[in-house]
Order: sequence, then C-alpha cells, then structure tokens
Amino acid sequence: MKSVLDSIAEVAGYIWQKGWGERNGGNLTVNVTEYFVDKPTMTGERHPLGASFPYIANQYFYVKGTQKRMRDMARDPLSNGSIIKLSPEGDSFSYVTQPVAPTSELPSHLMVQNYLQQTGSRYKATLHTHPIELVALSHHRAFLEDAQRPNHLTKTLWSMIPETLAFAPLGIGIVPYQVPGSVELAKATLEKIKDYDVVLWEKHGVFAVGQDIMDAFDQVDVLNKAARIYLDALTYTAAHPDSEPEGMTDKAMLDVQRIFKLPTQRPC
Ligand code: 2HA
Ligand code: ZN
Repeated sequence: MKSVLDSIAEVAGYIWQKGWGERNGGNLTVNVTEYFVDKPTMTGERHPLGASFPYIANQYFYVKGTQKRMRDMARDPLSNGSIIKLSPEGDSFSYVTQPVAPTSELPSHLMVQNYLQQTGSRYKATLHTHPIELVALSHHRAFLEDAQRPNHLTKTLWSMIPETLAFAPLGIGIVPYQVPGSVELAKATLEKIKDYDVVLWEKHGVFAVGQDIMDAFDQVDVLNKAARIYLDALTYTAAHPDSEPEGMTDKAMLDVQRIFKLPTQRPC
C-alpha cells in the first residue's frame, strides 16, 4: 500500500509541475482492494453515493478529496484524499482513513471503476487532469466532430512521432462538453472509455484509465506531448502559411502498428 501512495504522490507532483493541476483541478482514484482484506472502517457511518455500483461493492479505493490541490497531495496523499470502502450494496461508502470528502468527479470515477471490475480488467486507476495542449485542441471543431472525420484527433497525434502510437495505441476518444461533476459527463465518459484508455472532455480536460496511476499518467503525457509538437509545428505555419505540418504517412504508421504488434483493444 505504501508504494501505491508513493506513486499517487509522485503523479500528483508531476501534474502540478506540468501545469495540468491549477488550484484543485483534477482528481484520481485507485482500486486498492488487494491491500485491504476485511479492514474495519473508521466509524461505520455510511455516505450515500446516489447510485449503485454493484461490481465494486465491498471494494476499497483511494480517492482524491474535493477542493484539494494536486501539489498538496504530492506531499501528503492521506490528508488530501482518503481510502473509502463501498457498502455491500455498492450504493454508499465509509471512510477507512481520516475522512476527506471525495472529489466532485466521483460519478465518473466510480462508474468507470465499476465497469473495469465488471469486465474483469486488471486496470486499477482512473485519472482526470487538465493537460494544456490537449484542452487547447478541444477548442477546434475539426477535432471534435468524430462523425465527419473519424478519429481525426487520434490520427493527428499518432502522426507526430512514432512513440505516440506505440505508447497510446488505442488513441483518444472525444466526449462532448458536459457540466463538470455531472452524471451526464460520467455516462458519456463510460461509453467512450470502453474503446479508449484516454478520453478528451471537450473544453475541460482528459479522463484516463491505467493498470496503475503511473500508467494512466504516462498515456496522457504521451498524447499531450504529441499535441504540443503539433501546436509548435503550427507556429511555423503561422509565419509560412504554405507550409502545413506533414505528420507521418499512413504507411509509416501502419508499419509501426505491424512491427510493434500494437493492440487495437484494451488488454484484459
Ligand atoms: O477537481 O477538475 O473537473 C476539480 C475538477 C473538476
Ligand atoms: Zn476538471
């Protein structure tokens, strides 16, 4: 458990350093059930969740606290978040550590954690953050209209450097704008996360899943790096309008997919 808390603190520090976690921006959960066999809760008091999550009933999660800062979590994860246990019905929770009220994005995190357990996934971590360059691209209609240009954002990002495709092989899904913290946002996130490890919340941030919190962070970092390269290449276009960023060719990308035998679906 200590190593999980250490990596949560490490990731929270990276998010702050990268400028992806202004004030209380961003949040995360990690399923830590494997470390807590029958651990008693602090008081037994039950806090209703407003919905039922049957596949994570009786399970334990580290959850970032609402209004808490990533930069403070980096120093002290258990004062800026807490470990909670879900009730046997999966519709309320009790605190296992010092009570810190959970993040406003709890609906998205628990809905996705519930889905991961339902499908027998070994993915344990969910991460929401505000990566600057990816959010900037989410202000451009061309990247949001999946129906007209399917996966246009994914293809643009993959074509920047081979590593993007290699380390974010499922690409990035698009979730149209919804109110932060809403059940609508959670439902739209759940639908997209079935196909992608990282989804872009239009004009807000990203939501990612990973085997552990470092894995979720790395995938966001890889995709955001590609967005940064794309935007940097466009600054040259601003001065030389006849020169667009080329991007790797479709053939070059297919070669990467084939040579590295990249998955096209989330591994179990
Ligand atoms: O934690 O980022 O989306 C604050 C947020 C809500
Ligand atoms: Zn947010």
